[in-house]
Amino acid sequence: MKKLQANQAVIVKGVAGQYSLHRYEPYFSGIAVARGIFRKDKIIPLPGDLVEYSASGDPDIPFVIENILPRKNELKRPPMANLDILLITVSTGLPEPDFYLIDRMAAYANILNITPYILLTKTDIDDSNVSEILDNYRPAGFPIYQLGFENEMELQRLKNDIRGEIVAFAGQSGVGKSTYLNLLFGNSLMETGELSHKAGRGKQTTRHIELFPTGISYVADTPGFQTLNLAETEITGTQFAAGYPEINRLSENCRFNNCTHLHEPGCAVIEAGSDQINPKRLKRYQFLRSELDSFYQNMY
Ligand SMILES: Nc1nc2c(ncn2[C@@H]2O[C@H](COP(=O)(O)OP(=O)(O)OP(=O)(O)O)[C@@H](O)[C@H]2O)c(=O)[nH]1
Ligand SMILES: [Mg+2]
Ligand SMILES: [Zn+2]
Repeated sequence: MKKLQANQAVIVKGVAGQYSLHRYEPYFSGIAVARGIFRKDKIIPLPGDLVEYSASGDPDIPFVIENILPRKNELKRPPMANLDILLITVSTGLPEPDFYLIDRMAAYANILNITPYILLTKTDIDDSNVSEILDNYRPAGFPIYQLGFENEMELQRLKNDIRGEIVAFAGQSGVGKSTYLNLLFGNSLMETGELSHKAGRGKQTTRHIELFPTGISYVADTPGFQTLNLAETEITGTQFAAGYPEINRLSENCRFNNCTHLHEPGCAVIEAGSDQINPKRLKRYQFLRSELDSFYQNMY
């Protein structure tokens, strides 16, 4: 995240046209409305936006958003901007990992210039899927954290690696997103009264996105990534392939420039060894790619 100046802040929440602004250094927190010009231009300020603000003169809503700084990225669902890191949370036990979901989320993140981290949870009670997950995602080069209730070192490593970034948890229900949000930031969440009771609840009841200022980062709990329909995001087959770091690397040696890595002769991805791309992950890529390509073909 960029360093903010004295008239700049992050939108951490937006409800009914009122925006909560926050800045760590120098500390600032306040409620703002957006300038009318945004509505006219159909620009909707989003959580994660870096904005410039000024005083409004209205004691109820003391600030006005004057300007939105250029966005690094923009997500439609969940609606948020400038996400730096997606914490793809996967349980090693129950619920069983959904590898297709992990693949789709990781590719989507990469395409939007968001770094995917893989968070393995519940390693303290069940490690049956750990090696399978490592085999699948190590060749991709994704940072992987093995978290369990007795693994304080890994938690500290993760905390350190998200410092200063805008971060969102994603993953199936019950994998531990809220649990680890609390474990990572327990102390600082407790300091902010409004946040503590909310983060303590197991289920999120509201649908809007909220970024929690955790003292070192901005973190969203469960931003509606439980499912992710690639066709809905309007990502093309070629873009999708580019969301796989190991395919990107290997495809330089494919015979054809526009290789889909589905069936072509001389495809370096298909011919690669299992240490370069996991064979099961490649199979899933081929399934998802075919599905996506035929979705677009059937549209016309
Ligand atoms: N033993 C153990 N239990 C865990 C771990 N992580 C989460 N749990 C438990 O798993 C259950 C579900 O955790 P939550 O944090 O509520 O899961 P969630 O991902 O937020 O789920 P949704 O809000 O429904 O999307 C809780 O009972 C947690 O205590 C872990 O690393 N080890
Ligand atoms: Mg939760
Ligand atoms: Zn190829």
